[in-house]
Amino acid sequence: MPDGDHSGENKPTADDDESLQREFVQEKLVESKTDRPRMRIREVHIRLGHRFFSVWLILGVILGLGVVVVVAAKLYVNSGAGQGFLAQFPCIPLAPPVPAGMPAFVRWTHLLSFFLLVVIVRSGLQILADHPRLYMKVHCTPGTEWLRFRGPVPSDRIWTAKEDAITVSPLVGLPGGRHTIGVARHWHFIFDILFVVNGIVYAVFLFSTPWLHRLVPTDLSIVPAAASCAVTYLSLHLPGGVSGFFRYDALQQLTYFAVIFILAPLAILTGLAMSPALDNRFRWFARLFGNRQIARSIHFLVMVGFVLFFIGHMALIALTGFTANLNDITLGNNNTNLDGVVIWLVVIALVIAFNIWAIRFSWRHTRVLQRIANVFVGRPMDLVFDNFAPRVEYKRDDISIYFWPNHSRLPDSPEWRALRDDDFRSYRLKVYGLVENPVELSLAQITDLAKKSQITLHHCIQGWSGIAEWSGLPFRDLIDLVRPMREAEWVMFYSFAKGGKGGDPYYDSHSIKDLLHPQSLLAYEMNGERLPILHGRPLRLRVENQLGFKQVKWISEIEFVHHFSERYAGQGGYSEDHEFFGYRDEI
Ligand SMILES: Nc1nc2c(c(=O)[nH]1)N[C@H]1C(S)=C(S)[C@@H](COP(=O)(O)O)O[C@H]1N2
Ligand SMILES: [Mo]
Repeated sequence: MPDGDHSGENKPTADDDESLQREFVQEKLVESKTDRPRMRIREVHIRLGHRFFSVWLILGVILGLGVVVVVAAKLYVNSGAGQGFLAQFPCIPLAPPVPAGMPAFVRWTHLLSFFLLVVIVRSGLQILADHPRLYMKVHCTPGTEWLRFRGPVPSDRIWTAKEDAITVSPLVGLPGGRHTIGVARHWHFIFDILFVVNGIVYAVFLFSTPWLHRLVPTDLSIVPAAASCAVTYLSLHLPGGVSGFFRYDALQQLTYFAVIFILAPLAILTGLAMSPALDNRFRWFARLFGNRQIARSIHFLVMVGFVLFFIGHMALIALTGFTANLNDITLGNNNTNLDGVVIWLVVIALVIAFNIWAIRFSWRHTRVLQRIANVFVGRPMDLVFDNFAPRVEYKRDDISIYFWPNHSRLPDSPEWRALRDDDFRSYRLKVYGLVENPVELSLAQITDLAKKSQITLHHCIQGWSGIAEWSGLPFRDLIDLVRPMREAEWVMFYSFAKGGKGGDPYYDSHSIKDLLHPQSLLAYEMNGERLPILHGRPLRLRVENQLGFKQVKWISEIEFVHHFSERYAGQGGYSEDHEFFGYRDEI
């Protein structure tokens, strides 16, 4: 461990956790709520061609078009052609009869998915705020984003992705307040898993009951029938002769079907497509949606789809018999008493109470939340890590012209400055710990060992990505040189740079298994040139199944240990200890 560190000597135990937690939460509070701009609708801009337009303008145009469509629909339904069409194709689907009323499995999974989606959407918005730009190209060059939630990237100074993060109000984001992607991801992933389980339970019931026929279209005639419903709704009328208690109308059926069987699976798949463990391992997965940024954009649009569906759904429920509809979805009957309304209000109150509790829990018991996520999300991730699995490589033409820099601190110690001024001639990489042959290597000695180059995709936890060529020493050659002892299973990487406002250096850990992969490099070149200072000179890591925060820059020392929990607060790295990032951060 580097000199000057004291937290490692008093290695915390589980008992100290309470005090540690308080200490770290306090440290996080140092980044005050005023440090960063907040996500505001008036800052949202959409790019069309070379220009960015305010989202208010775009919404105004959409509203104008909406009025035109309604007028057109009204003219059409009053015309002879329109009357004929509506008579020929009633808004009712041709479907075998199914029992009336909502069965219990629909009522329960429906309410649960509402609860789960509220948490997923809120934590998702908090994650989005950490890189508030959406792109179509994998390179994320500033100015090429199609949607942004804050102004342009400043071009007169170095602007890191960390500086670009904004905050969201606790009314919108979970936990809200400050930028805290680690905490938001824990909520997001734990609830994603619950959402998937809920979806599987629902699907199993659906496919084993006649309810299937009420939802899954089996006859193409549903298309003109749904068009007939659409024209009716757009002319601001309700189609007659249908009641959701007995059967859905054709448009309703198609919409529910699309939300459940298109929107929800798309949300899951586009979420997975942002993971380096998956899309640097399987080339086909990386290409499923084109690239990571398209997947991220679709993931966002799916969220917008869910929110718009929710608004339309609630509006139609209110318009087509509020009390009967709510009795149907909560109790399975179509009485018009207030029982359903009361249950519905109680559910909403519980969801709000849960979210208030979750915000408090996030700040008071962050370590506990991190532990829960590690057990339910991080540990299963070990199963997807295969150290000898291929990692996708790209072509020279794919290299990004812009690569976001990311860190909160550049190295600025006198030691570092002396090395830089002497062009790293006196730099010695110290490799020690549980090894039979500890070494101190100069840069010349390192470059004299084996050298490997690779063109790979970098995945930052905040959302951006970039492709670069990295050249350096394959880590397994260093492993051969230092000969780890049998107990050694993890390797700590310490940086010359501090991690944040506190005194600790930036550090992170990797398993020897991951480091044995031929693409795990100690890189000293980027895109064929000497590694720029901004990107980690003299040495930085590349471990291609992992997120960006694991790629320590400005490496000063490397220590072989039995387990990462023996160092600092024991979570594996600076971001894990201080920002509560998860084990294998759920990638
Ligand atoms: N020493 C140090 N290394 C670091 C960081 C840091 O803050 N300090 N940030 C990490 C993060 S979050 C990312 S995404 C990558 C970014 O690498 P780049 O600046 O070369 O793009 O560096 C990683 N390595
Ligand atoms: Mo990152």
